[in-house]
Amino acid sequence: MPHSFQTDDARLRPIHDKVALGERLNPDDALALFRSGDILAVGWLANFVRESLHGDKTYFNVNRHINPTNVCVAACRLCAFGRRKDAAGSYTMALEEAFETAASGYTEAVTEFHIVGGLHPDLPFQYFLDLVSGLKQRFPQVHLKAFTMVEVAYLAKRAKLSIRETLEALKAAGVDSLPGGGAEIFADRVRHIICDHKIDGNEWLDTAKLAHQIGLRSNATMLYGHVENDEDRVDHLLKLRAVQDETGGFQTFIPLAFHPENTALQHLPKTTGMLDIKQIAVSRLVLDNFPHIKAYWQMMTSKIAQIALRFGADDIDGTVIEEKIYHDAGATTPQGMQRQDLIRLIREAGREPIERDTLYRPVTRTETSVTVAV
Ligand code: V47
Repeated sequence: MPHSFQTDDARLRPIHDKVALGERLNPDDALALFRSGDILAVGWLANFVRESLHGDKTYFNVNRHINPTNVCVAACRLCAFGRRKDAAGSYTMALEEAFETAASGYTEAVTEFHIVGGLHPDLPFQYFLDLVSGLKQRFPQVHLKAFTMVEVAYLAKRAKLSIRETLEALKAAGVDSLPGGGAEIFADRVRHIICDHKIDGNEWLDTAKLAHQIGLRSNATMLYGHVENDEDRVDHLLKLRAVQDETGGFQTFIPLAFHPENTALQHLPKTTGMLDIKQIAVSRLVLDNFPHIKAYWQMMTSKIAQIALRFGADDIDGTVIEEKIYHDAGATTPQGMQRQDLIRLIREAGREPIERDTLYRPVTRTETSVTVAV
């Protein structure tokens, strides 16, 4: 480890020594990191781990979001996207409409569709199976990262299937992996306030385990910057780390900053840059068994995401195209970005851009073709 680590925060010294030796951090270490004002020292440690794992490599992909419906029975206080079925602004795509959306508005060949939506009380399970198989048939080269643990659990309940059967049916229809959404904060006290009617934290974790067991990789998220405290965030990270020890099925951790606008919690202030950056750094240090930490530019703004690439993050997400969940909650970032813009952000951070597919295999492009190294 280079000797340039400096801090006046005595609590960070033993953490530095553990990081240098590759030792696992404990809950008190994680709390000390969250409570330290020395963001440069915390960032130095996170960057050390990030560079040990990935050097300068910084991953991005060319993806498109598809949100088939915003109709949702959950009415989470954190959310500005979901609507009751008969409310103004509610929508549900017919299958053909979803296929057209998948194909539309973009010239660069996408390698991933990120598909998530509301918990619709009437759409049959078959709609989702047909959506997935129809997309696979039309876009066989595109990876389908579809349905959060929360959606999977709801589909299982409605179809009267077990979670495993539901996951197996989705996989057979063409789902390739699962996104990380819906995790929010696992602590019951917080979940009761921000997303009372969602599955609880243990159900989210159990669904992730089952997905991993049947060979589907997934991501994991954490929604921060609302009514949670430092202990809740540490608890969330440690629960994810424990599942990852068991299954190894998580690819990327994505901390998501709460956007209060148009939600039932809009009286809360937005997160600050300090917390956004610290959250990335602490995640990198605590989640020692997660290969990747993503600075989701749509959520952090491309400016903070770029800085995060030197504070522990090795991934900046993708071109996204048509983000809805954050924009309904007041995000002012563009709804998508060109591949070249992402490359520029990464290069200007002094990092090496690597286009990846969803499973982190390098993607090579020529004028006429897109190849994924296997
Ligand atoms: O689960 C909803 C969050 C998530 C708000 O897996 C909000 O690669 C902030 O999970 N303010 C969906 N956050 C997004 C998500 C995601 C994004 C990018 C990449 C991946 C991945 C996953 O957005 C929800 C919820 O936690 N969310 N409303 C809000 N007002």
